[in-house]
Amino acid sequence: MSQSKIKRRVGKYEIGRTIGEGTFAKVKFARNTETGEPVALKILDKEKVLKHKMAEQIKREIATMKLIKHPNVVRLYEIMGSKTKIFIVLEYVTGGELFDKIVNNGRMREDEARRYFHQLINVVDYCHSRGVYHRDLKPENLLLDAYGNLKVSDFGLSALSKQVRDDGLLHTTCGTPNYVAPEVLDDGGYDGATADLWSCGVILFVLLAGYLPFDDSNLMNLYKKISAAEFTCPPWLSFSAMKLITQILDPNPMTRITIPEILKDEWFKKGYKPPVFKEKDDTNLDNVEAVFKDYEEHHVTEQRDEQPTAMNAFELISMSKGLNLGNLFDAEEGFKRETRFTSKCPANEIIHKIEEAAKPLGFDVHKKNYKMRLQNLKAGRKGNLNVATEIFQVAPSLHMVEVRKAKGDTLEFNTFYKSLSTCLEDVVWKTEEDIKELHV
Ligand code: ISQ
Repeated sequence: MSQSKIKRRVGKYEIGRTIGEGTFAKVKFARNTETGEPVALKILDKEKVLKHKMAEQIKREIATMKLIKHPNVVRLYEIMGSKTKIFIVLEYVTGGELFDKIVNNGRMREDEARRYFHQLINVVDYCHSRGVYHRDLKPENLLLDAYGNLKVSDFGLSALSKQVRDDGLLHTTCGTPNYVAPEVLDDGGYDGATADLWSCGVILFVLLAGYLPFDDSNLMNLYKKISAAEFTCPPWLSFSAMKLITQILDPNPMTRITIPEILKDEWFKKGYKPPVFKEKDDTNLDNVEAVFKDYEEHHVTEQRDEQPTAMNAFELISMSKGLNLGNLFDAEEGFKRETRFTSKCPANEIIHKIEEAAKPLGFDVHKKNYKMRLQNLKAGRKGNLNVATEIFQVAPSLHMVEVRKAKGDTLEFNTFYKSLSTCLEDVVWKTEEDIKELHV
């Protein structure tokens, strides 16, 4: 529980809750204790990185990131190393994921989608002009800042999107490759620039249609659909939007539309203003090489202060849109990777109830303090579904429970938390308004 949790520090950063998880990295909220500035801290396990012979690639990619200073890219501020870990300090953005807008409100109007697409193409153009390719543009990497502007994360850090499969081998794509270009699936070598553009085309389609252009529960069929660029535009798309999407989703990378051609496209040009910005130089990336080495003099100190931390009002509000229980109970809810609810029950009772609900659903339950890890024993569409839960104390008799997908398929996570929410009905605290809403 956050109230009694031991505070962890790395160098000048005070570490908070987990905000993301991947094969090689965990992302934590952190705060610079000198400036008070919030950051996102990507934590890599050195042993894992070395075991998969990725140190060189990650070093190269971090060095490339030095070149990227664009208002629509999540900034990389600093990199630090301890004996066992590598810490990548990133800009923290507060607006959530772009695709949560689709999940919550459905497809976008063309003007709104175009504004995001302008920003996406600006970023991709800027990075490509510096020889940096994303290679894994997908919804999870499209974040929004407090002003609703796009922030692309992991540009240049494609090594981190690699996956270790059950065979212990490293693979570039894993699970459903809905955003991946056909030539990347072919595995015969490809050009990073045209492959990134394909992903931008899939993203634009999802913004305008509200669903994926290529989807199939059978992976082989999905590959076939992508390779043949077999998709149908919804009837509400304007002719000019359809024309642009078709030119981007060209299965032949040699004839696929290029960025200079997109900049001249009729649909794209509407309201487009070429970007103007100054490249700020506030990164400290001189020691990329040193953090990987085992020289103690370069290591940052990892420290656990035995002082309790309470969740303050700011943290609470930033985590939760008004503590809205709708998160968990909305029948229309789409593809959330994370949700929260509040409860007036004691923490131990909440943990017991979650355990009781998860076990019959085929989950192995691991508990540590007030955190839980639920591991589905059966493999799903994207490997075994792993769910992390954490209980925070808001007030002596009020807890907030975070339920987050740590691994696996988002749709399977949604199905799971709907079952969980049914079992937890008498644990979740409902306001009078919630009760009224439930009965409408
Ligand atoms: C920055 N801000 C919020 C969340 C993030 C997740 C991953 C990488 C960077 C992030």
